[in-house]
Amino acid sequence: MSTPNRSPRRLATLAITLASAFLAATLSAVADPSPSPVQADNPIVQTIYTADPAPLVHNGRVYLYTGHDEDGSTWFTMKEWRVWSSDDMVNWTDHGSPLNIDTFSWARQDAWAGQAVERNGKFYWYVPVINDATGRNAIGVAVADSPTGPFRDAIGRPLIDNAEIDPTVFIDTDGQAYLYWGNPNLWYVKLNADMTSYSGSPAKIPLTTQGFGTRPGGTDRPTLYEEGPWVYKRGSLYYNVFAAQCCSEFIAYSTAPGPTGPWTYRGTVMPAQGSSFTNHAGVIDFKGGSYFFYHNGALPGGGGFTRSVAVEKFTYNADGTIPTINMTTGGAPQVGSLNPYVRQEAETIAWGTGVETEPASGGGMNVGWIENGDSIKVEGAAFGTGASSFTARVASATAGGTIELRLDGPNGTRVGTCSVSGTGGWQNWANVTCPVSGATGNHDLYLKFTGGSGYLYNVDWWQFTA
Ligand code: FUB
Repeated sequence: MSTPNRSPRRLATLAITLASAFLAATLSAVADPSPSPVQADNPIVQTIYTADPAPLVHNGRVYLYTGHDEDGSTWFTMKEWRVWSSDDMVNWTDHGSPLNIDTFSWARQDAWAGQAVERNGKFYWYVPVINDATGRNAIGVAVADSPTGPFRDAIGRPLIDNAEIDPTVFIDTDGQAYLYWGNPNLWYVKLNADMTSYSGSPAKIPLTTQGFGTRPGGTDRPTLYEEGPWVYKRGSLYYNVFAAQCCSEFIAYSTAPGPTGPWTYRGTVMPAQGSSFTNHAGVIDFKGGSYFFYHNGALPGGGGFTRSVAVEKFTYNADGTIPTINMTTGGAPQVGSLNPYVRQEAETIAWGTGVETEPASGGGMNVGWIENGDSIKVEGAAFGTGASSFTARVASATAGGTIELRLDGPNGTRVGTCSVSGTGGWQNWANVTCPVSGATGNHDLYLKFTGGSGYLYNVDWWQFTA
């Protein structure tokens, strides 16, 4: 989100301020008609550009693994992967970057599309990178004890080294794990139970037009299959949702009676939309709903190399086919509500305006680069019979400012005002508490940040008292 001669921090403020108008303009043709721009929850992340979503459901939360398109990119310039999580599909917590190119000593560049999976309490993240020794695409596997990392290189070398990209991992109901990947081919291999080695040799899934559709004018590539497979099973049916045709890509899918086929082409999931010539799918079920993750170029400055991850809720047709899903600004509805009476990380955000995040000295992340007029929307806070006070963990190397607590909009009813003083450093943390009145029932909560000029303060977490 930066351009020459402007501070990225300041430009982020401008960019996000423009987001609502931009989103409304670019996606109006396909947008859910109900949400006003200020209610927009897509794209999921407003603080950086994100791409190549890979959602994972674990212990009642969705963990969302993404790539990170660098500001101002003119190529797939990607150095790290990022993790986000949510238990309600609208308020997303930023877990920073627990995996980057340097995690793999043998890798050079291109932190592209991967996927993480859990097995026996460990989390395995399969990612494509350039092998420094060969200059070719390879696939590495990282492992962690937690879905948010930190991740380490599991084997110290490429797991797969055949110049192709975009791994997806799937563990069948019989316990057999499969790794699929490829562009221009579609490969698979059976992973061993350790998830870091495999049996047999990688095999090609035949790319037939019966299995993967017919590419108009396709000569080198007769089928629609391009890249980005996402393989999963629903009931007894296996699905492969993939990026089709190039370019622009759309999302298509095939089904099969078994994990390796034979595949039958089933048609379009998401048409080519949204200002990015690539798209990349991730599909999950969560708390009784089905969700489709994808990316587009919907943030200001967004495009084919500055993408953003978004999500839509959908319902399978009775015969198991997937309906056509369009990009919206509204995103998925909230599942449940947010409890404002437990500690909430400041980087748990439904929609942020002007702010960014960074690693906090005490662990986790904090919100920073806060300037006068910036705000954070936290959706669907359940205040119940009423809040009496608000506490926030703050730090400021300047004179601080004010946190205004507002309901249902950045200029909505003010239910509290907290003063923040200088603490002597951006990571010198202190608590501030202020009285709250009039916060009852369910509301979108806006933390509106006001004060003088320049950066005001950082926020690590906040919590209301009932
Ligand atoms: O993000 C880099 C590449 O773009 C991914 O590996 C592909 O799936 C496409 O989204």
